[in-house]
Amino acid sequence: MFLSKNWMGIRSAGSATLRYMEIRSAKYIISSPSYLDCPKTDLPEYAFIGRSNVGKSSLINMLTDIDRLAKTSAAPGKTQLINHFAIETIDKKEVSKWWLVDLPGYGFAKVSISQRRKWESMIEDFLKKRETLAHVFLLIDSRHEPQKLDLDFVNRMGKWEIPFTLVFTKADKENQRTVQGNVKSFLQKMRETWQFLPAHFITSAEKKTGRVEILRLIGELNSEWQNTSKK
Ligand SMILES: Nc1nc2c(ncn2[C@@H]2O[C@H](COP(=O)(O)OP(=O)(O)OP(=O)(O)O)[C@@H](O)[C@H]2O)c(=O)[nH]1
Ligand SMILES: [Mg+2]
Repeated sequence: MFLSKNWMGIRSAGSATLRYMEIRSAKYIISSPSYLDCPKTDLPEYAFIGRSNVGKSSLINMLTDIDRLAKTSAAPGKTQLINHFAIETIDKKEVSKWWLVDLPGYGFAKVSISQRRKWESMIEDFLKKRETLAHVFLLIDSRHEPQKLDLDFVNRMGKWEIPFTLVFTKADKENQRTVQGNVKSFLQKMRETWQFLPAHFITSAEKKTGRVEILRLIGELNSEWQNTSKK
């Protein structure tokens, strides 16, 4: 039923083009209520989406190694706008500039239906219409068995043809067996409708698990972005 494109995947980590880049600077720039108000740019953007409280903002802090860059909270519904962070990385003396984008979560029950719809269309418009969106990281809480809300969102991403990587978060909070079991079940559920599965990472913002792997992927996607824009 769903896409079978190999751009959903990641190339082998052994590839020579994959290198690990260092963060040189990371700055909060602006919070926008609509994709139309976001910064004008031709640099690639990497957005983080997932249900409320899954750990999107924490992952941004973990990747940039700046504890309070994106605002986090133990209570769901903290991020309410589209937040842009300007990132500079350095890899073998070459500086790259790109964006991290922190989005509000979906599925937050404790707001009015109209507010929830507003957030949903803000997210959907951004994901579907933002021309500089290079890739999406779709976060899933690794402590839980597959949830309908997440599977529905994954399927919507397929329908919209938006490339993404799955990130199973909070891996430090459960034993590894449970985490592995939940990841496997989620991918198994996806197989019911997806011909090819997207790549996935398992992360912990606490322990910095998955940091190097995600930065490597972003580095590779940045190179692809540059090559495509030169054509
Ligand atoms: N132990 C642990 N806690 C985490 C991890 N990631 C996030 N948290 C905690 O989970 C809570 C929610 O994290 P946020 O990063 O604010 O989640 P969010 O997805 O941005 O949430 P909203 O903006 O409300 O949608 C916070 O209390 C974080 O400290 C993790 O990897 N391990
Ligand atoms: Mg947040």
